[in-house]
Amino acid sequence: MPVNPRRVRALKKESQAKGPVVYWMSRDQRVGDNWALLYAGELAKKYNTYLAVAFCLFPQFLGASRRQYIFMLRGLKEVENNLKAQNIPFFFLRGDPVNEVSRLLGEMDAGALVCDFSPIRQSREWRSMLAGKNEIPFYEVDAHNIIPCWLASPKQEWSARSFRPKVHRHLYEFLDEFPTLPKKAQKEGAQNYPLINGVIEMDWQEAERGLKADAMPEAKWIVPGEAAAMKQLDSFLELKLDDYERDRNDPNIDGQSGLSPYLHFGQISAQRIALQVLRSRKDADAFLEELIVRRELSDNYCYYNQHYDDTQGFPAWARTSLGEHEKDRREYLYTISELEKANTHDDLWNAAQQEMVRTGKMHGYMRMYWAKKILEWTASPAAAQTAAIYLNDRYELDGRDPSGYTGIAWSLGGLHDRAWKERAIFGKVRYMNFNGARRKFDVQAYIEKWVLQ
Ligand code: FAD
Ligand code: FO1
Repeated sequence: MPVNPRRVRALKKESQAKGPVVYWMSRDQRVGDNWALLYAGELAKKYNTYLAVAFCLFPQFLGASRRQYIFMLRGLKEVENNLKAQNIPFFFLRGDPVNEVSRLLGEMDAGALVCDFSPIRQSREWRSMLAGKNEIPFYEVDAHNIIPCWLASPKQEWSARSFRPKVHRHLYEFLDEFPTLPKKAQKEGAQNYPLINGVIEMDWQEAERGLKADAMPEAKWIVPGEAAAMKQLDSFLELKLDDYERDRNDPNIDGQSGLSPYLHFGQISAQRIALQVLRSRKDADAFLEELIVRRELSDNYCYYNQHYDDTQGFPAWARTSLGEHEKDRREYLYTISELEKANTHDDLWNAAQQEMVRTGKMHGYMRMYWAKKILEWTASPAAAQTAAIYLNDRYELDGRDPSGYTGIAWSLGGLHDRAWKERAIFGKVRYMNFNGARRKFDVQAYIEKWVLQ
């Protein structure tokens, strides 16, 4: 079956030129189950040319540290191998993607360019500049969402409740099985194709040594890459999916899937996860709600609201209510540096911060508590949002992601939520406290694990 053309949109309409089709891989860093790669392969077959893949390493990206770059590079090494096995040349570029990808297209005399989709501001700017700079057809394929973001809804959705029926309506069309990559799209002898500037063997160790990102210990508990992601999925299906609904909110139990780092770097497809989940269990509503509705709602928010990372993005009722409480007295006020060092009076919060700093993945339940306390302990909602985004993007493996900006706006600014009983500082934004957490799980055990050890 060909790729559903509704997953694709033209960023530049030109008639197809003669040269190869290049897929600029960015958000979806995998060879399997990748709609953008499949579409590029289809184009190459149609125009009787070959397919090549390019990745451009940005010197920095939204505060990412060495921890995330290492995770990404090790996944890309597997991408290179998997492409090689299919005779698809892989170009590893470094620097500004607009210049570097354009240069490659020129050097190769490329016939068309394909990219994946991201609602993040920088990614959109690069795509639009690339379209302006190159006179070849340029297509964008949403390889991250099951339902292409621009089709799932034509506007910003106000809640999961308003978005859910739209998702369900589209799933019938888009939750389909992946085809295989067309054979003809592959270049004979591509193993010997120069990566760039005549280099044939990519030196991944050199790439790691050359990273400019801030130092930060690697996340040793998680193995990067497509194969490890599939293994993690299999183990989740076998051992945890049945009890997901019960266990996911207990930070002392490893009851979540652990898939978010892989999803963030596109090392696994959400569509593959959904297909496997549905194959393994009839009723997996709680998990599919998070994986599909909540995750794709985050892309919807960032795509349609340019203020996704500032307080203007909060709904009007929350902005007004938070504004009325901005001058409320704060019992505790912490600087970003004190927060970063987990140096607060609240050991539960310190434990969550430590979990994130040490592992690069804070438990999902604690993320809400963590962000809401930052609102309580900083001078204003804007200061809280700045601190939360800085910490989330710097430490989390899955940070710098629409789900992060959305989760933070949900916690601090009532996004996708309703008004609650009014109280100090929070106004009508939903409140969370230590006693609430204590009713849900063994708070002391969590503190002992992350603070007292
Ligand atoms: P599971 O519970 O196994 O869920 C499976 C998948 O569903 C996740 O990988 C994720 O893709 C999706 N999902 C689950 N919960 C949510 C949610 N609330 N919103 C959107 N998608 C969801 N998620 C990120 O991917 N990156 C972030 O930077 C991020 N920051 C957050 C910050 C705050 C303040 C909050 C409240 C939430 C944040 N989340 C973020 C959402 C959620 O907490 C994580 O996706 C989840 O904890 C990841 O662990 P998991 O893959 O084991 O989750
Ligand atoms: N994508 C790239 O194409 N090149 C990069 O160098 C790069 C670095 C990077 C670092 C951290 C991170 O979290 C993501 C990174 N991405 C990179 C992926 C990508 O651009 C983003 O995941 C999406 O745009 C977010 O939606």
